[in-house]
Amino acid sequence: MENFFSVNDVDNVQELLKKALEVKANPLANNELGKHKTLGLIFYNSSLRTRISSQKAAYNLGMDVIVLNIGSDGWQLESKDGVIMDQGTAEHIKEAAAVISEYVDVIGIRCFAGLEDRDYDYNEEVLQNFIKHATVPIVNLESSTLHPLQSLADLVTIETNKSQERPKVVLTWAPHPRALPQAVANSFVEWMKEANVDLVVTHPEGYDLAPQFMAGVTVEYDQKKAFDGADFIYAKNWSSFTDYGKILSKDLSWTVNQDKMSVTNNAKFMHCLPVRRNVVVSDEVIDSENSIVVEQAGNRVVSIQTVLQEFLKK
Ligand code: AN0
Ligand code: CP
Repeated sequence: MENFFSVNDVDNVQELLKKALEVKANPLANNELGKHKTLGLIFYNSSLRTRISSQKAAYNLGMDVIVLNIGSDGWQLESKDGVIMDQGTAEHIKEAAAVISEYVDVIGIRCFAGLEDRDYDYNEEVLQNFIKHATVPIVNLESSTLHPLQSLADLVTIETNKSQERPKVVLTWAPHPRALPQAVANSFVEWMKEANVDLVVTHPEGYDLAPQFMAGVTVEYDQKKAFDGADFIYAKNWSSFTDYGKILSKDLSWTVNQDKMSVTNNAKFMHCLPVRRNVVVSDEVIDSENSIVVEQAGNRVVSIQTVLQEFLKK
Protein backbone atom coordinates (compact mmCIF):
# COMPACT_ATOMS: atom_id res chain seq x y z
CA MET A 1 0.00 0.00 0.00
CA GLU A 2 1.54 3.31 -1.15
CA ASN A 3 -1.12 5.66 0.24
CA PHE A 4 -4.48 5.26 2.00
CA PHE A 5 -6.75 7.35 -0.18
CA SER A 6 -9.59 4.91 -0.92
CA VAL A 7 -10.54 1.24 -0.62
CA ASN A 8 -8.76 0.73 -3.94
CA ASP A 9 -5.40 1.18 -2.20
CA VAL A 10 -6.08 -1.94 -0.14
CA ASP A 11 -4.95 -5.23 -1.74
CA ASN A 12 -7.26 -7.38 0.37
CA VAL A 13 -9.95 -5.83 2.55
CA GLN A 14 -10.59 -9.07 4.47
CA GLU A 15 -6.88 -9.31 5.32
CA LEU A 16 -6.87 -5.69 6.51
CA LEU A 17 -9.98 -6.38 8.61
CA LYS A 18 -8.17 -9.33 10.21
CA LYS A 19 -5.22 -7.08 11.07
CA ALA A 20 -7.61 -4.46 12.46
CA LEU A 21 -9.21 -7.04 14.75
CA GLU A 22 -5.72 -7.91 16.02
CA VAL A 23 -5.03 -4.22 16.70
CA LYS A 24 -8.35 -3.99 18.54
CA ALA A 25 -7.53 -7.05 20.67
CA ASN A 26 -4.00 -5.90 21.48
CA PRO A 27 -3.42 -2.20 20.76
CA LEU A 28 0.07 -2.10 22.32
CA ALA A 29 1.49 -5.15 20.52
CA ASN A 30 3.61 -2.92 18.24
CA ASN A 31 4.35 -0.06 20.61
CA GLU A 32 7.97 0.31 19.40
CA LEU A 33 7.25 0.08 15.68
CA GLY A 34 6.95 3.83 15.24
CA LYS A 35 9.90 4.85 17.43
CA HIS A 36 11.60 7.97 16.01
CA LYS A 37 8.91 8.26 13.32
CA THR A 38 6.51 11.18 13.08
CA LEU A 39 2.91 11.44 11.94
CA GLY A 40 1.92 14.82 10.48
CA LEU A 41 -1.78 15.70 10.62
CA ILE A 42 -3.05 18.51 8.42
CA PHE A 43 -6.55 19.84 9.01
CA TYR A 44 -8.33 22.21 6.65
CA ASN A 45 -11.54 21.50 8.66
CA SER A 46 -12.76 20.79 12.18
CA SER A 47 -12.49 17.37 13.81
CA LEU A 48 -12.96 15.67 17.14
CA ARG A 49 -12.64 11.94 16.44
CA THR A 50 -10.17 11.96 13.56
CA ARG A 51 -7.76 14.26 15.35
CA ILE A 52 -7.75 12.50 18.70
CA SER A 53 -7.97 8.92 17.43
CA SER A 54 -5.05 9.52 15.05
CA GLN A 55 -2.91 10.91 17.87
CA LYS A 56 -3.86 8.04 20.15
CA ALA A 57 -3.08 5.44 17.48
CA ALA A 58 0.29 7.04 16.78
CA TYR A 59 1.15 6.98 20.50
CA ASN A 60 0.12 3.30 20.68
CA LEU A 61 2.76 2.68 17.99
CA GLY A 62 5.41 4.82 19.70
CA MET A 63 5.22 7.59 17.06
CA ASP A 64 5.43 11.35 17.56
CA VAL A 65 2.67 13.57 16.18
CA ILE A 66 2.66 17.08 14.70
CA VAL A 67 -0.66 18.78 13.95
CA LEU A 68 -1.10 21.72 11.58
CA ASN A 69 -4.44 23.46 11.26
CA ILE A 70 -4.23 24.87 7.75
CA GLY A 71 -7.61 26.50 8.22
CA SER A 72 -6.36 28.75 11.02
CA ASP A 73 -2.56 28.46 11.55
CA GLY A 74 -0.98 27.58 8.21
CA TRP A 75 -0.52 29.50 4.97
CA GLN A 76 -3.53 29.15 2.70
CA LEU A 77 -2.51 26.56 0.10
CA GLU A 78 -3.15 26.70 -3.65
CA SER A 79 -4.26 23.40 -5.20
CA LYS A 80 -4.82 24.33 -8.86
CA ASP A 81 -2.05 24.10 -11.46
CA GLY A 82 -0.85 27.11 -13.41
CA VAL A 83 -2.73 29.79 -11.49
CA ILE A 84 -1.35 33.29 -11.03
CA MET A 85 -1.13 33.35 -7.24
CA ASP A 86 -2.04 36.99 -6.66
CA GLN A 87 -5.13 36.24 -4.56
CA GLY A 88 -5.62 34.61 -1.12
CA THR A 89 -3.34 31.57 -1.38
CA ALA A 90 0.26 32.13 -0.22
CA GLU A 91 1.86 28.79 -1.06
CA HIS A 92 1.27 25.94 -3.51
CA ILE A 93 0.68 22.35 -2.41
CA LYS A 94 3.65 21.45 -4.65
CA GLU A 95 6.10 23.06 -2.22
CA ALA A 96 4.06 22.42 0.93
CA ALA A 97 3.71 18.65 0.34
CA ALA A 98 7.40 18.25 -0.49
CA VAL A 99 8.48 20.33 2.51
CA ILE A 100 6.19 18.58 5.02
CA SER A 101 7.64 15.27 3.73
CA GLU A 102 11.05 16.50 4.94
CA TYR A 103 9.71 16.69 8.50
CA VAL A 104 7.38 13.70 8.92
CA ASP A 105 7.14 10.04 7.86
CA VAL A 106 3.40 9.80 7.16
CA ILE A 107 1.01 12.67 6.34
CA GLY A 108 -2.71 12.61 7.15
CA ILE A 109 -4.90 15.25 5.49
CA ARG A 110 -8.49 16.35 6.06
CA CYS A 111 -9.99 18.60 3.40
CA PHE A 112 -13.78 18.57 2.93
CA ALA A 113 -15.66 19.21 -0.28
CA GLY A 114 -16.42 22.85 -1.06
CA LEU A 115 -19.78 21.66 -2.48
CA GLU A 116 -19.74 24.37 -5.16
CA ASP A 117 -17.86 22.83 -8.08
CA ARG A 118 -18.63 19.13 -8.48
CA ASP A 119 -15.79 18.45 -10.94
CA TYR A 120 -13.24 20.13 -8.68
CA ASP A 121 -14.46 18.14 -5.65
CA TYR A 122 -14.76 14.81 -7.47
CA ASN A 123 -11.30 15.27 -9.07
CA GLU A 124 -9.96 15.36 -5.50
CA GLU A 125 -7.52 18.15 -6.39
CA VAL A 126 -6.17 18.66 -2.86
CA LEU A 127 -5.52 15.03 -1.85
CA GLN A 128 -4.29 14.08 -5.34
CA ASN A 129 -1.89 17.01 -5.36
CA PHE A 130 -0.54 15.96 -1.97
CA ILE A 131 -0.15 12.39 -3.21
CA LYS A 132 1.70 13.63 -6.29
CA HIS A 133 4.10 15.99 -4.52
CA ALA A 134 4.72 14.32 -1.14
CA THR A 135 7.53 11.81 -0.83
CA VAL A 136 5.94 9.95 2.11
CA PRO A 137 2.60 8.04 2.35
CA ILE A 138 -0.60 10.09 2.45
CA VAL A 139 -3.57 9.06 4.61
CA ASN A 140 -7.03 10.39 3.80
CA LEU A 141 -8.59 11.86 6.95
CA GLU A 142 -11.75 12.74 4.90
CA SER A 143 -11.33 14.25 1.50
CA SER A 144 -13.93 15.83 -0.81
CA THR A 145 -15.54 12.53 -1.73
CA LEU A 146 -14.22 9.82 0.63
CA HIS A 147 -13.71 9.00 4.32
CA PRO A 148 -12.03 5.57 4.25
CA LEU A 149 -10.80 5.56 7.88
CA GLN A 150 -14.41 5.95 8.96
CA SER A 151 -15.46 3.06 6.71
CA LEU A 152 -12.73 0.75 8.00
CA ALA A 153 -13.86 1.54 11.56
CA ASP A 154 -17.45 0.86 10.45
CA LEU A 155 -16.43 -2.48 9.00
CA VAL A 156 -14.73 -3.47 12.28
CA THR A 157 -17.85 -2.34 14.20
CA ILE A 158 -20.19 -4.42 12.04
CA GLU A 159 -17.88 -7.47 12.21
CA THR A 160 -17.74 -7.38 16.02
CA ASN A 161 -21.48 -6.73 16.51
CA LYS A 162 -23.09 -8.99 13.92
CA SER A 163 -25.19 -11.98 14.94
CA GLN A 164 -25.79 -13.10 11.32
CA GLU A 165 -23.09 -14.47 9.03
CA ARG A 166 -24.27 -12.05 6.33
CA PRO A 167 -26.15 -9.17 7.97
CA LYS A 168 -28.52 -6.79 6.20
CA VAL A 169 -26.97 -3.31 6.40
CA VAL A 170 -29.05 -0.24 5.55
CA LEU A 171 -27.52 3.15 4.83
CA THR A 172 -30.26 5.73 5.31
CA TRP A 173 -30.19 9.39 4.39
CA ALA A 174 -31.49 11.59 7.23
CA PRO A 175 -32.27 15.30 7.35
CA HIS A 176 -29.77 17.99 8.43
CA PRO A 177 -29.90 21.79 8.56
CA ARG A 178 -26.56 22.25 6.72
CA ALA A 179 -25.30 21.04 3.35
CA LEU A 180 -22.92 18.14 4.06
CA PRO A 181 -20.56 16.24 1.74
CA GLN A 182 -21.29 12.79 0.29
CA ALA A 183 -17.90 11.50 1.48
CA VAL A 184 -19.01 9.31 4.39
CA ALA A 185 -21.82 7.74 2.37
CA ASN A 186 -19.66 7.19 -0.74
CA SER A 187 -16.95 5.45 1.26
CA PHE A 188 -19.39 3.40 3.30
CA VAL A 189 -20.92 2.03 0.09
CA GLU A 190 -17.48 1.39 -1.42
CA TRP A 191 -16.31 -0.59 1.63
CA MET A 192 -19.58 -2.47 2.22
CA LYS A 193 -19.38 -3.79 -1.34
CA GLU A 194 -16.17 -5.54 -0.24
CA ALA A 195 -17.75 -6.89 2.95
CA ASN A 196 -19.91 -9.96 3.56
CA VAL A 197 -23.17 -7.97 3.94
CA ASP A 198 -26.40 -7.29 2.06
CA LEU A 199 -26.38 -3.54 1.51
CA VAL A 200 -29.50 -1.43 0.89
CA VAL A 201 -29.31 2.36 0.47
CA THR A 202 -32.41 4.47 1.15
CA HIS A 203 -32.88 8.19 0.48
CA PRO A 204 -35.45 10.61 -0.95
CA GLU A 205 -35.57 11.21 -4.72
CA GLY A 206 -32.76 13.53 -5.84
CA TYR A 207 -30.23 12.22 -3.33
CA ASP A 208 -28.73 9.45 -5.48
CA LEU A 209 -25.02 9.06 -4.82
CA ALA A 210 -22.52 9.21 -7.69
CA PRO A 211 -22.97 6.32 -10.15
CA GLN A 212 -19.37 5.14 -9.75
CA PHE A 213 -20.21 4.12 -6.17
CA MET A 214 -23.75 2.87 -6.74
CA ALA A 215 -23.23 0.36 -9.58
CA GLY A 216 -24.86 -2.90 -8.46
CA VAL A 217 -26.17 -1.47 -5.16
CA THR A 218 -29.87 -1.78 -4.19
CA VAL A 219 -31.67 1.55 -3.69
CA GLU A 220 -35.07 1.62 -1.93
CA TYR A 221 -36.81 5.00 -1.89
CA ASP A 222 -39.31 3.85 0.78
CA GLN A 223 -37.35 4.15 4.03
CA LYS A 224 -39.58 1.88 6.09
CA LYS A 225 -39.48 -0.86 3.45
CA ALA A 226 -35.69 -0.58 3.46
CA PHE A 227 -35.58 -0.97 7.26
CA ASP A 228 -37.58 -4.21 7.15
CA GLY A 229 -35.48 -7.00 8.70
CA ALA A 230 -32.31 -4.89 8.85
CA ASP A 231 -29.50 -5.89 11.24
CA PHE A 232 -27.70 -2.53 11.08
CA ILE A 233 -29.11 0.94 10.43
CA TYR A 234 -26.41 3.45 9.42
CA ALA A 235 -27.76 7.01 9.31
CA LYS A 236 -26.04 9.87 7.50
CA ASN A 237 -27.04 13.11 5.86
CA TRP A 238 -25.56 14.18 2.56
CA SER A 239 -26.35 16.99 0.14
CA SER A 240 -27.46 16.27 -3.42
CA PHE A 241 -24.90 14.91 -5.90
CA THR A 242 -27.10 15.58 -8.94
CA ASP A 243 -28.15 19.10 -7.92
CA TYR A 244 -24.66 19.47 -6.53
CA GLY A 245 -24.26 20.54 -2.93
CA LYS A 246 -27.92 21.54 -2.56
CA ILE A 247 -30.31 20.71 0.27
CA LEU A 248 -33.41 19.39 -1.50
CA SER A 249 -35.24 18.27 1.63
CA LYS A 250 -35.24 18.83 5.38
CA ASP A 251 -38.13 16.38 5.74
CA LEU A 252 -38.16 15.26 9.38
CA SER A 253 -40.21 12.21 8.42
CA TRP A 254 -36.77 10.76 7.45
CA THR A 255 -35.42 11.11 11.02
CA VAL A 256 -34.53 7.67 12.42
CA ASN A 257 -36.97 6.97 15.27
CA GLN A 258 -38.13 4.03 17.34
CA ASP A 259 -41.19 3.43 15.16
CA LYS A 260 -38.94 2.77 12.17
CA MET A 261 -36.45 0.74 14.21
CA SER A 262 -39.33 -1.54 15.26
CA VAL A 263 -39.57 -3.12 11.77
CA THR A 264 -35.87 -4.09 11.82
CA ASN A 265 -34.33 -7.31 13.11
CA ASN A 266 -33.53 -5.59 16.42
CA ALA A 267 -30.99 -3.57 14.43
CA LYS A 268 -27.96 -1.83 15.85
CA PHE A 269 -27.88 1.90 15.19
CA MET A 270 -24.73 3.46 13.69
CA HIS A 271 -23.61 6.99 12.80
CA CYS A 272 -20.10 8.35 12.17
CA LEU A 273 -20.72 11.37 14.49
CA PRO A 274 -20.99 14.29 14.98
CA VAL A 275 -24.76 13.84 14.94
CA ARG A 276 -27.64 16.30 15.33
CA ARG A 277 -30.02 14.75 17.87
CA ASN A 278 -33.72 14.79 17.03
CA VAL A 279 -32.93 15.80 13.46
CA VAL A 280 -30.90 12.85 12.17
CA VAL A 281 -31.93 10.44 14.95
CA SER A 282 -34.30 10.63 17.92
CA ASP A 283 -32.92 10.66 21.47
CA GLU A 284 -34.79 7.44 22.06
CA VAL A 285 -32.83 5.56 19.37
CA ILE A 286 -29.36 7.03 19.99
CA ASP A 287 -29.75 6.51 23.75
CA SER A 288 -31.06 2.96 23.35
CA GLU A 289 -29.11 -0.23 24.02
CA ASN A 290 -29.01 -0.83 20.28
CA SER A 291 -26.98 2.30 19.61
CA ILE A 292 -23.31 1.46 19.01
CA VAL A 293 -22.15 4.95 17.95
CA VAL A 294 -19.63 5.34 20.79
CA GLU A 295 -18.03 1.95 20.17
CA GLN A 296 -17.98 2.84 16.46
CA ALA A 297 -16.09 6.07 17.23
CA GLY A 298 -13.74 4.07 19.49
CA ASN A 299 -12.89 1.92 16.48
CA ARG A 300 -11.46 4.99 14.76
CA VAL A 301 -8.27 4.35 16.77
CA VAL A 302 -8.26 0.81 15.40
CA SER A 303 -8.66 1.87 11.76
CA ILE A 304 -5.93 4.53 11.71
CA GLN A 305 -3.57 2.35 13.77
CA THR A 306 -4.02 -0.54 11.33
CA VAL A 307 -3.22 1.75 8.40
CA LEU A 308 -0.21 3.36 10.11
CA GLN A 309 1.17 -0.09 10.91
CA GLU A 310 1.05 -1.00 7.23
CA PHE A 311 3.27 1.97 6.40
CA LEU A 312 5.63 1.48 9.34
CA LYS A 313 6.16 -2.22 8.55
CA LYS A 314 7.22 -1.48 4.97
C1 AN0 B 1 -18.90 16.01 8.14
C2 AN0 B 1 -19.44 15.29 6.90
O1 AN0 B 1 -20.64 15.04 6.83
O2 AN0 B 1 -18.66 14.95 6.00
C3 AN0 B 1 -17.90 15.13 8.86
C4 AN0 B 1 -18.38 13.78 9.27
C5 AN0 B 1 -17.32 12.91 9.80
N1 AN0 B 1 -19.99 16.31 9.05
C6 AN0 B 1 -20.30 17.54 9.41
O3 AN0 B 1 -19.71 18.49 8.92
C7 AN0 B 1 -21.39 17.72 10.41
N1 CP C 1 -16.41 10.82 12.27
C1 CP C 1 -15.47 11.78 12.19
O1 CP C 1 -14.64 11.79 11.28
O2 CP C 1 -15.52 12.72 13.18
P1 CP C 1 -14.67 14.06 13.27
O3 CP C 1 -15.19 14.97 12.17
O4 CP C 1 -14.96 14.61 14.64
O5 CP C 1 -13.23 13.75 13.07
